[in-house]
Amino acid sequence: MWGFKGHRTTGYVQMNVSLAVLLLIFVNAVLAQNNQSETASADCSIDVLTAPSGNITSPGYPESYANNLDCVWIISRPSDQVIVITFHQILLHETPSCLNDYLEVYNGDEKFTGRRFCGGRLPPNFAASRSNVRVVFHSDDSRSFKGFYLSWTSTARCSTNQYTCWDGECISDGLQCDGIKDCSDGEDEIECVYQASTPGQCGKVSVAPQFTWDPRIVGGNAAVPGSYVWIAMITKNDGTLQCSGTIINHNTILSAAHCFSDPRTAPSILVVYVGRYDINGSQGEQKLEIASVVVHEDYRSPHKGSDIALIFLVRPILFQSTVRPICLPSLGQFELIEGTQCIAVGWGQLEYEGAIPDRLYQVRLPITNQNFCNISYSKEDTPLIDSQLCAGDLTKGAKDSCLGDSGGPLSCLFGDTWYQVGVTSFGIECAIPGFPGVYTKVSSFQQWIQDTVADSENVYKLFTYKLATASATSSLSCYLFSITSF
Ligand SMILES: [Ca+2]
Ligand SMILES: [Ca+2]
Repeated sequence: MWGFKGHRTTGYVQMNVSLAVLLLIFVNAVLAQNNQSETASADCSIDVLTAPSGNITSPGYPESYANNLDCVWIISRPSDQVIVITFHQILLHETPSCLNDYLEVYNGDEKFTGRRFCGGRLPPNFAASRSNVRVVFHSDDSRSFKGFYLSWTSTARCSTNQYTCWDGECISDGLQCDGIKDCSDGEDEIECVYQASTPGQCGKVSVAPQFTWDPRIVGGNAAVPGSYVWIAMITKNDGTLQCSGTIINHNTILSAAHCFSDPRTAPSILVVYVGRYDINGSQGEQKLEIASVVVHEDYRSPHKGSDIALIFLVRPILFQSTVRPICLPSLGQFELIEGTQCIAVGWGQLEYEGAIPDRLYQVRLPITNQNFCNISYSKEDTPLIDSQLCAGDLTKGAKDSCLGDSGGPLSCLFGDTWYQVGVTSFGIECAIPGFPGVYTKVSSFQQWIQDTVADSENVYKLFTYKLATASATSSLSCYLFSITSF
């Protein structure tokens, strides 16, 4: 037990923090110099933790915490180190705005996510941009629960002439965007410009995607405008978000079948926007009327597969630098290697039952082990099939997988070209450990897409709308990013 214990404090502890910190950091730096791992004190006092890694729990964890606690822990590391926080459990009295019992985490002076945590939903893991992280726990005078458990590790920060890979590895700046994968997941080639030689060339971007360093470990953050040129927003006539889709040619949008399985959302009340970034509209966007929607004939419900649909537009899309198609892979063209970092984008919820962002958001998602994912979903009586794939963090949860819209793309960079490998289909809530998001595997439907697009001339004439007849019911509690409810 290496945590230095300050005086017992209640009520006024936060006012005294900054003065106490300086002294405590110094004392602890001496105490913990050779210490590899550290466990925060079990009672409730100011603890300054300086070891490279360790755990913090609510007092008495895993037994219930006491009433009337005000605890502060400060993780302090040298400025050349990055503190990485992982949340393992949180079970606090849940009240609106977390007024009664709560956990707050500060990255330097900035409150992480801007809000308090309570209830049972895990906060997202994160890497701190500051050299100290403050953890604040408060309980009121009634009702206590199990509490919380988090851990931290620290890794070396990259120097100024280096590029930081998403796993914290440092490579030379010159190796970014040189056409060769140098980071283990290849992400040094992701934040790069790939110029199109013709306006309609697929999979090219004139504006590089950018992931600021801090949320890289967490995932989602606002996309740079114009860095996902193939994204399409599907809205109802009244402007409300229905689903996302992707431009695959001059008059076709690829999306998910379940976006169109509710008879109340007939194509006649839907509109497609391309070139949009702000959820309420962007300058230069194109508004496109829908001629027809073809839902895959085998579609019954998302977890049974074939959750794929094509939208044919009345007028062709005008391709420009910010509006272009994405490439589609054919079966067997690319091997989806476990751990490969791919990207999902959308205007969907930032967390399960959470708020919808005002702009297009992006999230990095590693391709997950298909067998492991299948075992997880089989336990829920929804075994996966070959034409589905999983992406997201398998073990840590609270990470990444609640972002985007149904029907939106999971896209991966192969060489110098972006391909859409998945269509966002479903998941269990969002970011639940062991349950990555499930995507319709685009390559399995290459022939169907080709044939349906070839038939589109006839489809145009008929203005037909095929509706999957079976009602979609399932035990799953949340269709990832689904705006329509089943
Ligand atoms: Ca309480
Ligand atoms: Ca490289």
